Amino acid sequence: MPTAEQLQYHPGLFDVNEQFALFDALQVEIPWTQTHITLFGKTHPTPRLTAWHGDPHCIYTYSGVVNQPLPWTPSLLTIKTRIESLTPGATFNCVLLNFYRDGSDKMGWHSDDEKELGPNPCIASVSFGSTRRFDFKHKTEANNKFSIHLESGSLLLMQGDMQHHWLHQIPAQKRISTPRINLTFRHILVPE
Ligand SMILES: O=C(O)CCC(=O)C(=O)O
Ligand SMILES: [Mn+2]
Repeated sequence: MPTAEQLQYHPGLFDVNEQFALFDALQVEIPWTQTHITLFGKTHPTPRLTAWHGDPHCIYTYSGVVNQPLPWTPSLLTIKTRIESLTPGATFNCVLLNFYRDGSDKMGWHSDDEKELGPNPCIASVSFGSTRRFDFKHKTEANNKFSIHLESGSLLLMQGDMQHHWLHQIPAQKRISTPRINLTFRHILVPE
């Protein structure tokens, strides 16, 4: 299991009224986009909607695509300010947003280890809407795996060397019919 240095789950960071207000605001404020991924020469729609917001210099290259961030919105700044008050020493200059329309939307196994994030990034993940299962598996220790249920209004912090040793995913949960919004706040290092 990861240490508290690597992984912390804080349920109820946003109360129920805030959860509903922020879910609704984000649903309309954010220009949710269907992107595509190419695997083995075949193009597929990404199984969720996404958006990328942050400071103008936060260029993010993902699957060979150079992404320019959209500006901060009032709701995004509200959420960012709240989580920065809980993460002394960590500030965030961009956020990747995912909209899971229902339990068929998902995200496959990966680590948040893009080189722009530096070697030991602090990733602050905030969730609103449906509770979804978040799975972890160790990269080299077979059978070292566990899951956390990410509830609406929660914050999950992944930091230290977490991304070196663990993969994570949001699996499909076909019986879920209601949507979920997840925001992962990140700090992209600016080249000198
Ligand atoms: O939706 C989630 O909780 C996870 C999102 C995630 O892993 C990512 O954006 O890198
Ligand atoms: Mn991730």
